[in-house]
Amino acid sequence: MILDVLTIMKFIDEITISVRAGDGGSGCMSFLREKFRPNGGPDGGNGGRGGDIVLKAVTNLQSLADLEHRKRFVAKNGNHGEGNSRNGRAGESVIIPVPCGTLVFDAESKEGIADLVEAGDVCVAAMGGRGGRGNKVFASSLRRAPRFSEKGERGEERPLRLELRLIADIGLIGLPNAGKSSILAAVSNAAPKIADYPFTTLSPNLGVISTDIDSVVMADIPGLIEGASQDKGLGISFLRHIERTRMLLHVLDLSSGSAEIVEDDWRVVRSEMERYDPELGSRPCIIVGNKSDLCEDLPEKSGALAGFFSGLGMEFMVTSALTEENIPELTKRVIDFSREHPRPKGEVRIFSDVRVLGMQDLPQSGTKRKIQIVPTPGGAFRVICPQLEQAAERYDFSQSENTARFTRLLRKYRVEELLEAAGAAAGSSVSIGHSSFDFYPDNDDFGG
Ligand SMILES: Nc1nc2c(ncn2[C@@H]2O[C@H](COP(=O)(O)OP(=O)(O)OP(=O)(O)O)[C@@H](O)[C@H]2O)c(=O)[nH]1
Ligand SMILES: [Mg+2]
Repeated sequence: MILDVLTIMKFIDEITISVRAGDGGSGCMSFLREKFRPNGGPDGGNGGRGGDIVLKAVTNLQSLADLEHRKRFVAKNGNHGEGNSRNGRAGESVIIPVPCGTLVFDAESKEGIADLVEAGDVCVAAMGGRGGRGNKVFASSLRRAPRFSEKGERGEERPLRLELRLIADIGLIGLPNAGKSSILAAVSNAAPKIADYPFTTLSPNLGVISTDIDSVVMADIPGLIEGASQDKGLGISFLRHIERTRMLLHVLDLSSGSAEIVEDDWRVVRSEMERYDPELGSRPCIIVGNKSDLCEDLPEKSGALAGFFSGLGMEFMVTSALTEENIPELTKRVIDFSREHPRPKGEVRIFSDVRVLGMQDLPQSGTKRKIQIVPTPGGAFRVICPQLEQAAERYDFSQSENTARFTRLLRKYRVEELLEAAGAAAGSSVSIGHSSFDFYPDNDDFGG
Protein backbone atom coordinates (compact mmCIF):
# COMPACT_ATOMS: atom_id res chain seq x y z
CA MET A 1 0.00 0.00 0.00
CA ILE A 2 2.74 2.41 0.99
CA LEU A 3 4.52 1.68 -2.27
CA ASP A 4 1.42 2.61 -4.22
CA VAL A 5 1.15 5.91 -2.43
CA LEU A 6 4.77 6.66 -3.20
CA THR A 7 4.42 5.93 -6.86
CA ILE A 8 1.41 8.17 -7.30
CA MET A 9 2.96 11.00 -5.29
CA LYS A 10 3.16 13.95 -7.61
CA PHE A 11 6.43 15.16 -8.98
CA ILE A 12 6.28 18.90 -9.56
CA ASP A 13 9.23 20.77 -10.97
CA GLU A 14 7.66 24.12 -11.74
CA ILE A 15 5.33 26.22 -9.66
CA THR A 16 4.29 29.81 -9.05
CA ILE A 17 3.76 31.08 -5.52
CA SER A 18 3.20 34.52 -4.07
CA VAL A 19 5.10 35.93 -1.15
CA ARG A 20 4.66 38.97 1.04
CA ALA A 21 7.27 40.12 3.52
CA GLY A 22 6.27 41.84 6.75
CA ASP A 23 5.91 45.60 7.09
CA GLY A 24 8.26 47.45 9.36
CA GLY A 25 6.73 48.72 12.59
CA SER A 26 6.38 52.48 12.95
CA GLY A 27 8.60 54.56 15.14
CA CYS A 28 7.02 56.16 18.18
CA MET A 29 6.71 59.83 19.09
CA SER A 30 6.74 60.17 22.82
CA PHE A 31 8.27 62.25 25.64
CA LEU A 32 9.35 61.12 29.04
CA ARG A 33 6.77 62.10 31.65
CA GLU A 34 7.80 61.62 35.26
CA LYS A 35 6.56 63.18 38.41
CA PHE A 36 9.44 65.49 39.09
CA ARG A 37 10.63 65.90 35.47
CA PRO A 38 7.76 67.60 33.59
CA ASN A 39 9.94 68.25 30.54
CA GLY A 40 11.65 64.93 30.07
CA GLY A 41 13.34 64.22 26.75
CA PRO A 42 12.00 62.38 23.71
CA ASP A 43 11.76 58.65 24.35
CA GLY A 44 9.91 57.16 21.34
CA GLY A 45 11.42 53.83 20.32
CA ASN A 46 12.02 52.44 16.82
CA GLY A 47 9.69 50.09 14.99
CA GLY A 48 10.90 46.52 14.43
CA ARG A 49 11.79 45.19 10.99
CA GLY A 50 9.22 43.20 9.08
CA GLY A 51 9.98 39.51 8.61
CA ASP A 52 11.60 38.33 5.36
CA ILE A 53 10.50 35.56 3.06
CA VAL A 54 13.48 33.27 2.79
CA LEU A 55 13.87 30.25 0.52
CA LYS A 56 16.24 27.57 1.74
CA ALA A 57 17.57 24.52 -0.08
CA VAL A 58 17.25 21.27 1.85
CA THR A 59 18.24 17.70 1.03
CA ASN A 60 15.08 15.90 2.10
CA LEU A 61 12.93 17.28 -0.72
CA GLN A 62 13.15 16.13 -4.31
CA SER A 63 10.23 17.99 -5.80
CA LEU A 64 8.24 21.18 -5.39
CA ALA A 65 5.05 19.21 -4.72
CA ASP A 66 4.78 20.42 -1.11
CA LEU A 67 4.17 23.94 -2.38
CA GLU A 68 1.17 22.93 -4.42
CA HIS A 69 -1.06 23.00 -1.38
CA ARG A 70 0.13 26.31 -0.07
CA LYS A 71 0.92 28.95 -2.61
CA ARG A 72 0.89 32.13 -0.56
CA PHE A 73 3.31 32.98 2.21
CA VAL A 74 3.11 36.04 4.43
CA ALA A 75 5.74 37.02 6.99
CA LYS A 76 4.96 38.84 10.23
CA ASN A 77 5.03 42.61 10.55
CA GLY A 78 7.45 44.30 12.92
CA ASN A 79 5.94 45.72 16.10
CA HIS A 80 5.64 49.46 16.54
CA GLY A 81 8.03 51.33 18.76
CA GLU A 82 6.73 52.53 22.12
CA GLY A 83 7.40 55.21 24.67
CA ASN A 84 10.00 54.73 27.33
CA SER A 85 12.52 54.01 24.53
CA ARG A 86 11.01 50.62 23.84
CA ASN A 87 11.82 49.35 20.35
CA GLY A 88 9.34 47.16 18.56
CA ARG A 89 10.20 43.50 18.09
CA ALA A 90 11.19 42.39 14.59
CA GLY A 91 8.58 40.37 12.69
CA GLU A 92 9.33 36.70 12.29
CA SER A 93 10.64 35.60 8.88
CA VAL A 94 9.13 32.73 6.96
CA ILE A 95 11.54 30.09 5.74
CA ILE A 96 10.29 28.03 2.82
CA PRO A 97 12.22 24.79 2.27
CA VAL A 98 12.84 23.86 -1.37
CA PRO A 99 14.79 21.02 -2.99
CA CYS A 100 18.43 21.58 -3.90
CA GLY A 101 18.56 22.77 -7.50
CA THR A 102 15.65 25.21 -7.27
CA LEU A 103 15.90 28.30 -9.43
CA VAL A 104 13.93 31.30 -8.24
CA PHE A 105 12.54 33.90 -10.63
CA ASP A 106 10.37 36.95 -10.23
CA ALA A 107 7.26 35.69 -12.03
CA GLU A 108 6.37 39.17 -13.29
CA SER A 109 9.67 40.67 -14.41
CA LYS A 110 11.08 37.18 -15.22
CA GLU A 111 14.26 38.29 -13.53
CA GLY A 112 16.37 35.58 -11.90
CA ILE A 113 16.67 35.94 -8.15
CA ALA A 114 18.61 32.90 -7.03
CA ASP A 115 19.83 29.45 -7.83
CA LEU A 116 19.78 27.36 -4.68
CA VAL A 117 22.16 24.51 -5.36
CA GLU A 118 23.74 23.26 -2.15
CA ALA A 119 21.86 22.31 0.99
CA GLY A 120 21.75 25.40 3.17
CA ASP A 121 21.77 27.91 0.31
CA VAL A 122 19.32 30.66 1.12
CA CYS A 123 17.90 33.66 -0.63
CA VAL A 124 15.76 36.49 0.62
CA ALA A 125 12.96 36.41 -1.93
CA ALA A 126 11.04 39.31 -0.37
CA MET A 127 12.60 41.66 2.09
CA GLY A 128 10.80 42.85 5.19
CA GLY A 129 10.24 46.61 5.51
CA ARG A 130 12.57 48.59 7.73
CA GLY A 131 11.19 49.78 11.01
CA GLY A 132 10.54 53.52 11.28
CA ARG A 133 12.72 55.46 13.70
CA GLY A 134 11.25 56.87 16.87
CA ASN A 135 11.64 60.50 17.85
CA LYS A 136 14.39 59.68 20.34
CA VAL A 137 16.79 59.01 17.48
CA PHE A 138 16.25 62.47 16.03
CA ALA A 139 17.14 64.36 19.18
CA SER A 140 20.32 66.39 19.00
CA SER A 141 21.81 69.35 20.82
CA LEU A 142 20.07 71.64 18.33
CA ARG A 143 16.79 69.75 18.25
CA ARG A 144 16.00 68.68 21.78
CA ALA A 145 12.35 67.87 21.34
CA PRO A 146 11.74 66.37 17.89
CA ARG A 147 7.99 66.10 17.37
CA PHE A 148 8.18 63.53 14.63
CA SER A 149 8.93 59.90 14.01
CA GLU A 150 9.02 57.68 10.92
CA LYS A 151 6.53 55.18 9.65
CA GLY A 152 7.64 51.64 8.95
CA GLU A 153 8.33 50.61 5.36
CA ARG A 154 6.10 48.19 3.55
CA GLY A 155 7.39 44.68 3.10
CA GLU A 156 8.08 43.50 -0.44
CA GLU A 157 5.48 41.45 -2.21
CA ARG A 158 5.92 39.52 -5.42
CA PRO A 159 4.98 36.41 -7.32
CA LEU A 160 7.78 33.88 -7.64
CA ARG A 161 8.25 31.19 -10.21
CA LEU A 162 10.24 28.26 -8.90
CA GLU A 163 11.84 25.83 -11.28
CA LEU A 164 13.61 22.69 -10.16
CA ARG A 165 16.61 21.38 -12.03
CA LEU A 166 17.85 18.47 -10.00
CA ILE A 167 21.46 18.38 -8.95
CA ALA A 168 23.20 15.13 -9.89
CA ASP A 169 26.65 14.12 -11.10
CA ILE A 170 25.61 11.54 -13.67
CA GLY A 171 22.46 11.37 -15.82
CA LEU A 172 20.84 8.32 -17.41
CA ILE A 173 19.15 8.69 -20.77
CA GLY A 174 17.75 6.26 -23.30
CA LEU A 175 14.64 4.85 -24.92
CA PRO A 176 11.87 3.56 -22.67
CA ASN A 177 12.50 0.02 -21.44
CA ALA A 178 16.25 0.13 -22.22
CA GLY A 179 17.06 -0.60 -18.58
CA LYS A 180 17.95 2.85 -17.20
CA SER A 181 16.20 2.31 -13.88
CA SER A 182 17.63 -1.21 -13.67
CA ILE A 183 21.12 0.22 -14.03
CA LEU A 184 20.42 2.87 -11.43
CA ALA A 185 19.22 0.14 -9.06
CA ALA A 186 22.26 -2.01 -9.82
CA VAL A 187 24.86 0.67 -9.13
CA SER A 188 23.26 2.83 -6.43
CA ASN A 189 21.11 2.69 -3.32
CA ALA A 190 17.97 3.60 -5.27
CA ALA A 191 15.03 1.22 -5.62
CA PRO A 192 13.14 2.67 -8.58
CA LYS A 193 10.17 1.01 -10.16
CA ILE A 194 11.30 -1.39 -12.88
CA ALA A 195 8.94 -3.14 -15.27
CA ASP A 196 8.79 -4.64 -18.70
CA TYR A 197 6.81 -1.89 -20.38
CA PRO A 198 7.67 1.58 -21.67
CA PHE A 199 7.28 4.64 -19.46
CA THR A 200 7.61 2.78 -16.21
CA THR A 201 9.51 5.77 -14.88
CA LEU A 202 7.20 8.78 -14.80
CA SER A 203 9.38 11.20 -12.90
CA PRO A 204 13.08 11.46 -12.11
CA ASN A 205 14.73 9.17 -9.56
CA LEU A 206 17.95 9.99 -7.80
CA GLY A 207 20.33 7.33 -6.57
CA VAL A 208 23.50 7.66 -4.55
CA ILE A 209 26.65 5.58 -5.05
CA SER A 210 28.50 5.84 -1.77
CA THR A 211 32.20 5.09 -1.38
CA ASP A 212 34.37 5.48 1.73
CA ILE A 213 35.45 8.94 0.67
CA ASP A 214 32.70 10.46 -1.39
CA SER A 215 29.40 9.82 -3.09
CA VAL A 216 28.11 10.17 -6.60
CA VAL A 217 24.53 11.12 -7.35
CA MET A 218 22.88 9.61 -10.41
CA ALA A 219 19.64 10.79 -11.98
CA ASP A 220 17.30 8.48 -13.91
CA ILE A 221 14.64 10.19 -16.01
CA PRO A 222 11.68 8.92 -18.06
CA GLY A 223 12.56 7.44 -21.44
CA LEU A 224 12.67 9.53 -24.61
CA ILE A 225 11.06 8.49 -27.88
CA GLU A 226 11.19 9.84 -31.40
CA GLY A 227 9.23 13.09 -31.44
CA ALA A 228 9.71 13.71 -27.70
CA SER A 229 10.66 17.28 -28.55
CA GLN A 230 7.18 17.62 -30.09
CA ASP A 231 5.75 16.30 -26.85
CA LYS A 232 5.44 12.66 -27.89
CA GLY A 233 5.62 10.22 -25.00
CA LEU A 234 6.37 12.17 -21.86
CA GLY A 235 8.05 14.96 -23.82
CA ILE A 236 11.55 16.23 -23.22
CA SER A 237 11.03 18.59 -20.31
CA PHE A 238 12.51 16.00 -17.93
CA LEU A 239 15.85 16.61 -19.62
CA ARG A 240 16.13 19.70 -17.44
CA HIS A 241 16.98 17.30 -14.63
CA ILE A 242 20.11 16.04 -16.33
CA GLU A 243 21.21 19.49 -17.52
CA ARG A 244 23.32 19.97 -14.44
CA THR A 245 25.07 16.60 -14.57
CA ARG A 246 28.69 16.31 -15.66
CA MET A 247 28.41 13.02 -17.52
CA LEU A 248 25.67 11.03 -19.19
CA LEU A 249 25.13 7.29 -19.48
CA HIS A 250 23.22 6.62 -22.66
CA VAL A 251 21.60 3.21 -22.16
CA LEU A 252 20.87 1.05 -25.21
CA ASP A 253 18.99 -2.25 -25.32
CA LEU A 254 21.36 -4.62 -27.13
CA SER A 255 18.51 -7.09 -27.64
CA SER A 256 16.38 -4.67 -29.66
CA GLY A 257 17.79 -5.88 -33.00
CA SER A 258 20.86 -5.84 -35.21
CA ALA A 259 23.81 -3.51 -34.57
CA GLU A 260 22.29 -1.08 -37.09
CA ILE A 261 18.99 -1.03 -35.22
CA VAL A 262 20.78 -0.37 -31.95
CA GLU A 263 22.66 2.48 -33.64
CA ASP A 264 19.34 3.91 -34.82
CA ASP A 265 18.00 3.67 -31.26
CA TRP A 266 21.01 5.72 -30.20
CA ARG A 267 20.42 8.35 -32.92
CA VAL A 268 16.78 8.85 -31.93
CA VAL A 269 17.55 9.71 -28.32
CA ARG A 270 20.61 11.69 -29.24
CA SER A 271 18.76 13.93 -31.68
CA GLU A 272 15.84 14.54 -29.31
CA MET A 273 18.32 15.50 -26.62
CA GLU A 274 20.21 17.85 -28.91
CA ARG A 275 16.96 19.44 -29.93
CA TYR A 276 16.34 20.22 -26.28
CA ASP A 277 19.83 21.58 -25.67
CA PRO A 278 22.68 21.28 -28.19
CA GLU A 279 25.14 21.64 -25.35
CA LEU A 280 24.05 18.25 -23.97
CA GLY A 281 25.48 16.74 -27.16
CA SER A 282 28.99 17.66 -26.10
CA ARG A 283 28.61 16.45 -22.52
CA PRO A 284 30.95 13.51 -21.71
CA CYS A 285 28.91 10.38 -22.34
CA ILE A 286 29.40 6.64 -21.97
CA ILE A 287 27.29 4.45 -24.22
CA VAL A 288 26.04 1.52 -22.17
CA GLY A 289 24.95 -1.48 -24.25
CA ASN A 290 22.63 -3.21 -21.76
CA LYS A 291 20.82 -6.57 -21.66
CA SER A 292 23.91 -8.38 -22.93
CA ASP A 293 22.50 -11.57 -21.39
CA LEU A 294 19.70 -11.54 -23.98
CA CYS A 295 22.12 -11.34 -26.92
CA GLU A 296 23.04 -14.49 -28.81
CA ASP A 297 25.41 -12.75 -31.19
CA LEU A 298 27.06 -10.66 -28.50
CA PRO A 299 30.71 -10.73 -29.70
CA GLU A 300 29.89 -9.63 -33.27
CA LYS A 301 27.30 -7.08 -32.24
CA SER A 302 29.33 -5.53 -29.46
CA GLY A 303 32.38 -5.48 -31.76
CA ALA A 304 30.44 -3.61 -34.46
CA LEU A 305 29.01 -1.16 -31.94
CA ALA A 306 32.38 -0.58 -30.28
CA GLY A 307 33.77 0.29 -33.71
CA PHE A 308 30.87 2.59 -34.50
CA PHE A 309 31.09 4.53 -31.23
CA SER A 310 34.88 4.71 -31.14
CA GLY A 311 34.63 6.23 -34.62
CA LEU A 312 32.57 8.97 -32.99
CA GLY A 313 35.09 9.31 -30.17
CA MET A 314 32.73 7.78 -27.62
CA GLU A 315 33.30 5.24 -24.93
CA PHE A 316 31.23 2.04 -25.17
CA MET A 317 30.57 -0.54 -22.46
CA VAL A 318 28.54 -3.75 -22.50
CA THR A 319 26.50 -4.50 -19.37
CA SER A 320 23.71 -6.59 -18.00
CA ALA A 321 21.76 -5.15 -15.12
CA LEU A 322 20.31 -8.63 -14.66
CA THR A 323 23.49 -10.73 -14.41
CA GLU A 324 25.52 -7.72 -13.23
CA GLU A 325 28.01 -8.23 -16.03
CA ASN A 326 30.33 -5.19 -16.03
CA ILE A 327 28.24 -3.43 -13.41
CA PRO A 328 31.19 -3.14 -10.98
CA GLU A 329 33.32 -1.79 -13.85
CA LEU A 330 30.64 0.77 -14.77
CA THR A 331 30.32 1.81 -11.13
CA LYS A 332 34.06 2.28 -10.87
CA ARG A 333 34.17 4.24 -14.11
CA VAL A 334 31.46 6.57 -12.87
CA ILE A 335 33.14 7.13 -9.51
CA ASP A 336 36.52 7.76 -11.16
CA PHE A 337 34.99 10.24 -13.57
CA SER A 338 33.23 12.08 -10.81
CA ARG A 339 36.46 12.35 -8.83
CA GLU A 340 38.47 13.53 -11.81
CA HIS A 341 35.82 16.09 -12.69
CA PRO A 342 34.55 17.41 -9.39
CA ARG A 343 31.51 19.61 -9.36
CA PRO A 344 32.68 23.19 -9.70
CA LYS A 345 32.13 24.88 -6.38
CA GLY A 346 30.79 28.08 -7.84
CA GLU A 347 29.97 30.99 -5.64
CA VAL A 348 27.85 32.28 -8.51
CA ARG A 349 24.61 30.86 -7.36
CA ILE A 350 22.61 33.88 -6.45
CA PHE A 351 22.21 36.35 -9.19
CA SER A 352 20.89 39.76 -10.15
CA ASP A 353 18.97 42.39 -8.19
CA VAL A 354 20.13 43.89 -4.92
CA ARG A 355 20.15 40.47 -3.31
CA VAL A 356 23.21 39.27 -5.17
CA LEU A 357 25.59 37.30 -3.03
CA GLY A 358 28.18 36.27 -5.58
CA MET A 359 30.48 37.53 -8.28
CA GLN A 360 28.74 38.00 -11.55
CA ASP A 361 28.16 40.53 -14.24
CA LEU A 362 24.88 42.06 -13.36
CA PRO A 363 22.27 42.66 -15.98
CA GLN A 364 21.49 46.35 -16.27
CA SER A 365 17.79 46.58 -15.91
CA GLY A 366 15.52 49.38 -14.86
CA THR A 367 16.65 51.87 -12.29
CA LYS A 368 17.22 49.39 -9.51
CA ARG A 369 20.50 49.82 -7.74
CA LYS A 370 22.69 46.80 -8.09
CA ILE A 371 24.76 45.80 -5.13
CA GLN A 372 26.82 42.71 -4.62
CA ILE A 373 27.93 41.43 -1.27
CA VAL A 374 30.88 39.13 -1.74
CA PRO A 375 32.15 37.04 1.18
CA THR A 376 35.95 37.28 1.42
CA PRO A 377 38.35 35.04 3.35
CA GLY A 378 38.43 35.39 7.11
CA GLY A 379 34.72 36.05 7.48
CA ALA A 380 34.91 39.52 5.94
CA PHE A 381 32.68 40.99 3.24
CA ARG A 382 33.17 43.31 0.30
CA VAL A 383 30.37 45.54 -0.91
CA ILE A 384 30.51 46.09 -4.64
CA CYS A 385 28.48 49.05 -5.84
CA PRO A 386 29.95 51.89 -7.92
CA GLN A 387 27.89 54.62 -6.23
CA LEU A 388 28.90 53.53 -2.73
CA GLU A 389 32.54 53.04 -3.73
CA GLN A 390 32.65 56.58 -5.13
CA ALA A 391 31.06 57.98 -2.00
CA ALA A 392 33.58 56.15 0.18
CA GLU A 393 36.36 57.82 -1.82
CA ARG A 394 34.81 61.27 -1.60
CA TYR A 395 33.86 61.44 2.04
CA ASP A 396 36.41 62.45 4.62
CA PHE A 397 35.61 60.11 7.49
CA SER A 398 37.63 62.08 10.00
CA GLN A 399 34.69 64.48 10.01
CA SER A 400 31.86 62.94 11.96
CA GLU A 401 29.22 64.60 9.78
CA ASN A 402 30.54 62.60 6.84
CA THR A 403 30.35 59.36 8.78
CA ALA A 404 26.70 60.16 9.46
CA ARG A 405 26.10 61.02 5.79
CA PHE A 406 27.69 57.80 4.66
CA THR A 407 25.65 55.82 7.19
CA ARG A 408 22.52 57.39 5.74
CA LEU A 409 23.62 56.38 2.27
CA LEU A 410 24.21 52.78 3.37
CA ARG A 411 20.77 52.81 4.88
CA LYS A 412 19.25 54.05 1.65
CA TYR A 413 20.93 51.24 -0.24
CA ARG A 414 19.83 48.72 2.41
CA VAL A 415 23.37 47.51 2.82
CA GLU A 416 22.74 46.40 6.36
CA GLU A 417 20.02 43.94 5.36
CA LEU A 418 22.11 42.65 2.50
CA LEU A 419 25.09 42.09 4.76
CA GLU A 420 22.91 40.27 7.24
CA ALA A 421 21.43 38.11 4.50
CA ALA A 422 24.98 37.29 3.39
CA GLY A 423 25.79 36.14 6.92
CA ALA A 424 27.58 39.19 8.35
CA ALA A 425 27.39 39.48 12.13
CA ALA A 426 28.22 42.27 14.54
CA GLY A 427 31.92 42.97 14.30
CA SER A 428 32.39 41.53 10.78
CA SER A 429 34.82 43.50 8.69
CA VAL A 430 33.27 45.14 5.63
CA SER A 431 35.14 46.89 2.87
CA ILE A 432 33.76 49.32 0.34
CA GLY A 433 36.22 50.64 -2.22
CA HIS A 434 39.42 51.39 -0.31
CA SER A 435 37.68 51.89 3.02
CA SER A 436 37.05 49.28 5.68
CA PHE A 437 34.42 49.31 8.40
CA ASP A 438 33.28 47.14 11.25
CA PHE A 439 29.72 46.00 10.82
CA TYR A 440 27.36 46.90 13.65
CA PRO A 441 23.72 46.38 12.70
CA ASP A 442 21.52 48.97 14.36
CA ASN A 443 18.15 47.64 13.45
CA ASP A 444 18.09 43.88 13.49
CA ASP A 445 16.12 42.80 16.47
CA PHE A 446 15.48 45.31 19.17
CA GLY A 447 14.47 42.60 21.53
CA GLY A 448 11.19 44.30 22.53
N1 LIG B 1 17.41 -9.63 -19.34
C1 LIG B 1 17.60 -8.39 -18.94
N2 LIG B 1 16.57 -7.61 -18.64
C2 LIG B 1 16.81 -6.37 -18.24
C3 LIG B 1 18.11 -5.85 -18.11
N3 LIG B 1 18.02 -4.57 -17.70
C4 LIG B 1 16.70 -4.31 -17.57
N4 LIG B 1 15.96 -5.38 -17.90
C5 LIG B 1 14.49 -5.47 -17.91
O1 LIG B 1 14.00 -4.54 -18.86
C6 LIG B 1 12.76 -4.00 -18.43
C7 LIG B 1 12.84 -2.49 -18.42
O2 LIG B 1 13.75 -2.06 -17.42
P1 LIG B 1 13.69 -0.64 -16.76
O3 LIG B 1 14.89 -0.52 -15.92
O4 LIG B 1 12.37 -0.42 -16.14
O5 LIG B 1 13.83 0.26 -18.05
P2 LIG B 1 13.82 1.84 -18.18
O6 LIG B 1 14.80 2.21 -19.23
O7 LIG B 1 14.00 2.45 -16.86
O8 LIG B 1 12.36 2.08 -18.73
P3 LIG B 1 11.42 3.39 -18.62
O9 LIG B 1 11.42 3.81 -17.21
O10 LIG B 1 10.11 2.93 -19.09
O11 LIG B 1 12.03 4.40 -19.53
C8 LIG B 1 12.49 -4.62 -17.08
O12 LIG B 1 11.64 -5.69 -17.23
C9 LIG B 1 13.86 -5.07 -16.61
O13 LIG B 1 13.80 -6.15 -15.71
C10 LIG B 1 19.20 -6.72 -18.45
O14 LIG B 1 20.38 -6.34 -18.39
N5 LIG B 1 18.89 -7.95 -18.85
MG1 LIG C 1 12.79 3.62 -15.80
